[in-house]
Amino acid sequence: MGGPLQGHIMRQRARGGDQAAGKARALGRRGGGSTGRQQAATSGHDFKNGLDSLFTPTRPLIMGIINLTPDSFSDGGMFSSPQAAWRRARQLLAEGADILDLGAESSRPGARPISSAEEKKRLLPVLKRLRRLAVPLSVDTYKPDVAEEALQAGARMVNDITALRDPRMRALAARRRVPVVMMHMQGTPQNMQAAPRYREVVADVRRELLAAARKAEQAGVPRKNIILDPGIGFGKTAEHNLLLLQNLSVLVATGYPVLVGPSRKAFINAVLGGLPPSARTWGTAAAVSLAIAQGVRIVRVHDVKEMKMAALVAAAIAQGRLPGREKTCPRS
Ligand code: HH2
Repeated sequence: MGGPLQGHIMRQRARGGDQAAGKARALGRRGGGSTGRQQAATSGHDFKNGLDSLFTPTRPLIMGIINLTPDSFSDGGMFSSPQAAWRRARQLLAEGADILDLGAESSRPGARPISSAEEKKRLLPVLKRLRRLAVPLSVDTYKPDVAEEALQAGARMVNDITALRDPRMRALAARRRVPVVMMHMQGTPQNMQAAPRYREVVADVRRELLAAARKAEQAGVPRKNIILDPGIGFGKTAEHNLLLLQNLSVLVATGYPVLVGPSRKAFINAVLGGLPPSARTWGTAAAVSLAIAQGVRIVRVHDVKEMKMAALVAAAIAQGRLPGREKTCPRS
C-alpha cells in the first residue's frame, strides 16, 4: 500500500466523509432472519433519482452476483434454474446485498458467446420473478436488445463489461436514464488473456474509461448515472490487476463513483496458489477492504455476508469513526 491510499484516507478525513455509517445503520436496523422484501424496504436506495441515493449519505454498497449460466468461472450451473436463482437472491438479500446483478452469459476467459435469444431465455423469467423482491436489480449484459428487455422487465441498472462500446447501448442508457456500470476490458472474453499489454496500466485504464464516459455523455447519458470499473481480470495479467487495485484512488479521483469486482478472481490464486475459486473468500476480503479504503462505492461479490462485514469495517477505519456517528455528506 503506497502513497495514493494514504493520501486518499487523509483527504477523506479532512472532508469529514461518512462512507461507512449509513450502511451500517441500515444493517443494524435489519437484524437477522428478516425476508428479502423487508430488507429491501429498509435499504433506503431505490435509484429513483439516478444515483443520488448512493451519495446521501455515502456508504459502501454490496452488489451480489447471481450467475444464470452453466459455465461461469466460480459458480457455473449452481443458480441457473429460476428456483435456484430465487433461493440465491433471498439468501444474498438476507446477507445484506444492496443490489443484485444478474448475468446470463459468462465472460470468463475463452467463454463461448451466446445469442441474444439464448441470453433472454435464461434471464427474463428469473428477472420477472426477482423483481418482486423490491431490491434494485442490475443486468450484466453488453447487448442492447437484452438490456432493453431487461429494463422493461424490471431491471433498474445496466452493467456493461464493454463500457457502452455499442452506440445502441449508449442511446439506450441515455433514453432510459438508469445507472450504468462502464467496465474496462482490453479485447474480448475470447482473446483478452492472450497477451494483455499496457504502456502504464493505471493511466491507460483511467484514460480509456474517461474517453468512454465522455462518449456516453455526448450521447446523452447523464453524468450522474455513470459508474466506472477497472475490470479486474479482463485483459490484465495478475500484476496489472494488483496495480489497478493498489491505485483505485486514481479512478476515485475522477469524481465518478467506482465499482470493482475482485471476487474470487485468478489474481488471488496467483498470490496464494492452489486455491479453487470457492476458497478465495479471504483473498477477496483483502481486496474489498483496500478498495473501500480508497473510496470505492460498490463492490461486486459472490460472498455477500463476508464482504459486507469487510466493507463496513474498512469504511469505518477509513473514516476513523463508528458507524452512525457521521454527518451526512451530500455529493458536492
Ligand atoms: N466480472 C465478471 C462479470 N461481470 N462486471 C463488472 N462490472 N465488473 C467485474 O469485475 C465483472 C463483471 C466476472 O465474474 P463472474 O460473473 O463471477 O463470472 P463469469 O463472467 O464467468 O460469469
